[in-house]
Amino acid sequence: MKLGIIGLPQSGKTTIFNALTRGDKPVGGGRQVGRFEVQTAVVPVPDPRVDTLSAMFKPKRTIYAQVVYADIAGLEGESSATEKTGFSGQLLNQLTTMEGFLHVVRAFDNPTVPHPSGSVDPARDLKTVEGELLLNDLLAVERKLERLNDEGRKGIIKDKGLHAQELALFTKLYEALSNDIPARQVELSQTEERALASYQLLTRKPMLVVFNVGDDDDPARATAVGGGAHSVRLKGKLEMELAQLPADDAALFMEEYGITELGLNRVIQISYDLLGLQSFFTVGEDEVRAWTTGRGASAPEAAGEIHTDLQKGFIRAEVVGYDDLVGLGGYTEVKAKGKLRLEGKEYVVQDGDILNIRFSPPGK
Ligand SMILES: Nc1nc2c(ncn2[C@@H]2O[C@H](COP(=O)(O)OP(=O)(O)O)[C@@H](O)[C@H]2O)c(=O)[nH]1
Ligand SMILES: [Mg+2]
Repeated sequence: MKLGIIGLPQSGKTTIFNALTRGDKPVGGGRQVGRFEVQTAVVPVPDPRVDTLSAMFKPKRTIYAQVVYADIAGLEGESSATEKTGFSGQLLNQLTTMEGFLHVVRAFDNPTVPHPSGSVDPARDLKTVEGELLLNDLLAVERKLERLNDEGRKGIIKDKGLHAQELALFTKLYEALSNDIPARQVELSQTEERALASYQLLTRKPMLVVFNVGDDDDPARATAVGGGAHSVRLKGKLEMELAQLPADDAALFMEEYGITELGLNRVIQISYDLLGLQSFFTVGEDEVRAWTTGRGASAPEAAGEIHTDLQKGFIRAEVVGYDDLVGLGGYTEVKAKGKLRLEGKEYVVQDGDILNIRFSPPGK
């Protein structure tokens, strides 16, 4: 899972990137505002179930699921929005490779960091960035429509059915986008969804709006977000400082301030939900490992996450639920109680399933 951290300059993107990745990249001034720049970091997804399984099996290796965060600087706000040319190719390329976005919106007061627009106004900033994403999608959809119309005029349509289908799809998207409606809010059939997949429209991607609030934020306060996005409030600076402390000190600090959960864990969990993801596990003496798959994935699809050979040669999956395995204490007990199931190709993997894939190796 690859998530892009986007937002206006000085909104706290790098601060939150540091919080999520326990990094110490320089924040604030120094670098040119609005310059294109990307930093990425791979973060293990904290999961107490993995810790429990690891304590049970005492494997040589314990591997958590992973999420990649990319701190993407280069959205410029008002200056670029007025040009109406869209993002630079470089920036757009980066954005399109992301599976979803964390959109950081400044909601903290800090007199030493003047807001480029003169005041702190989360609702305005939210709209500015949404507007930039919408504009880029609109330009992409316009180009596609032009091409389709050109083909029609010149009579060079190869597949009439397909042409008509695309024309309808992109006209529908054009209408939504030009009315400031993000593509993620447009209802599409499965066929349309597939046809659109290669276009990677930015406003079709899931987005979590992260309001970067000050240390004294009142959690009851909220700013409405529309457009099918979700939101959280995060004390960016505090979270970064916590993430940079040694674990013992951080625990003390959290107790003192009544913080029960790190924002890092919360943001990862919400991102998982937003992207429709879940975890399954493989266990053994060598390795206990968490894997990520889409909700609704079949057993062979889950097997494919481990290795394509396991998907191609899939025979059956031995499945036990996490609660059954941990509750009963081990595979011997699980088998004795008849809780180890043999599932076939149609089985839909559930969050927390522990899988053992039976497969025929290639060439046999
Ligand atoms: N008080 C306060 N200052 C913050 C917070 N988040 C970021 N800042 C400050 O705002 C400036 C810009 O932050 P930075 O993370 O570099 O923003 P970016 O340009 O979006 O990457 C820095 O001086 C930060 O110290 C916050 O939650 N509270
Ligand atoms: Mg930055």
